[in-house]
Amino acid sequence: MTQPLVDALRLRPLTRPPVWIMRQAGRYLPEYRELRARHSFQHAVSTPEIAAEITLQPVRRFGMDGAVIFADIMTPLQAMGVEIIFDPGPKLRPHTLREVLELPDLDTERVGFVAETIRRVETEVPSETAVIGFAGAPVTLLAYLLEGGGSKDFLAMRAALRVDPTAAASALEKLARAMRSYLGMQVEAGAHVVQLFDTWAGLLDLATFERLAVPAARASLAGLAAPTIYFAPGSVHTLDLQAKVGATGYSVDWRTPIVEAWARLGEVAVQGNLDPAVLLTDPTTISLEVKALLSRVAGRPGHIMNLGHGIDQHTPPENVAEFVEAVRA
Ligand code: 1CP
Repeated sequence: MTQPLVDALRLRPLTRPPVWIMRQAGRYLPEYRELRARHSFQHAVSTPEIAAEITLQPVRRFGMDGAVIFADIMTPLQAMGVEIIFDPGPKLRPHTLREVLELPDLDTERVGFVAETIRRVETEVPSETAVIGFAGAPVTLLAYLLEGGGSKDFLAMRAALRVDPTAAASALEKLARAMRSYLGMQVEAGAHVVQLFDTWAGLLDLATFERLAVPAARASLAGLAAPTIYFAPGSVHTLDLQAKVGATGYSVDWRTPIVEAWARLGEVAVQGNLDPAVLLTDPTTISLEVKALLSRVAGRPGHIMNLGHGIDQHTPPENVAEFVEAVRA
C-alpha cells in the first residue's frame, strides 16, 4: 500500500494533493495542552506512548495524509550529551565550534524512544497515512548550539562560519553524520517520508549557503531508503541552489508564488505554501485561499498541500478542519 504523500513525492498523478501541516501536533490543540499540563515536553517526547498519542491527535481529528512524529530537532543533540531545556523553545549553554567538534558521535540507541514512537504510530495510523520522521539540518542545529537558544538573526553562528570556515565545515560534517544515522534509524523503524528542517539557513548569504549549508544538508539525506523533503524558509535567494541538496521534494514558504518557486527548483515535488496567517482568519477566507493556491498549481503532479511554515499556536482548530476539508473538496 502506498500513501498519497509518497505518491506525490514520486511525482505520480493524483486526484487531489495530499495534505498535512508543519507542527500539526502541538499547542493549538486543546487535547495537546491537556496532556502537556500533566507531562513536561521532555517527558512527552521521550515516552513513546505519550509521543505517539500526541502524533496521532491531529490525524484523528482532521485526517491528514501524514503523521509527523512528536519530537524536537534538538532531541538527537541531547542524546549526544548536550544539556537542553525547553522553555518553550530550546535553551542551552552557548557552545564554541571546538566544543561542537568534540561532541561524541550519535549513538542511535540513545534515541531509541523515537524509533519506538514511530513503530507505535505506524501500527495505529490508516495504511494510506504516511508516517513522517524529521531532523534539523546541520546549519540550523549549529545555530542553536552556538547561540544557546532561539534568536532572530543568529549572529553567533554567522560570525563563527566566517572566523573559522574550516572548523565550521568540520562541525557541520559531524552534525550531518549524526543526522544521517538518526534519519536512517527513523526510516528503519517505519517512517515513510523524512523532512529536514533548515529553519535558519535562509539567514546565510548565497555563497555561504552553497559552500556550507548545501553539502551538510545533502550528506544528512544521502542514500536514505525513503523519500525526503528539504525545508529552508525565508530562502527566496537560495531557491535556484536548493535542488543541489538532492531531496525528493522541497517545502517552500509563502513569500514566493508557488509556481515561481517550482520553476526555480526544477522537476521535483513541491510542498506548501499557504501563509500560516490564513489559518488565523475565517472559514470563507481559508476556503478561497486554498482554491486560489490549488488553481495556481493546476493539478501539476508532485504538489503536497501544506502551510509555508509551522502552524501558529493561536490557530483555532476549526480553521484547520476547514483547511483540510477545502483541499479534499
Ligand atoms: O507537529 C509537531 O509539533 C511535530 C514535532 C515538532 C517539530 C517538527 C516539534 C515539537 N518541533 C519541531 C521542529 C522544530 N523545533 C523546528 C523546525 C520547524 C520550524 O521551523 O518551525 C525548530 C526551529 C524547533 C526549535 C523549537 N522547539 C522551537 C522554536 C523556537 C525557538 O526558540 O527558536 C520551539 C518553541 C520548540 C519546542 C517545541 N517543539 C515542538 C513543540 C510542540 C514545541 C512547543 C513545546 C510546548 O511548549 O509544548
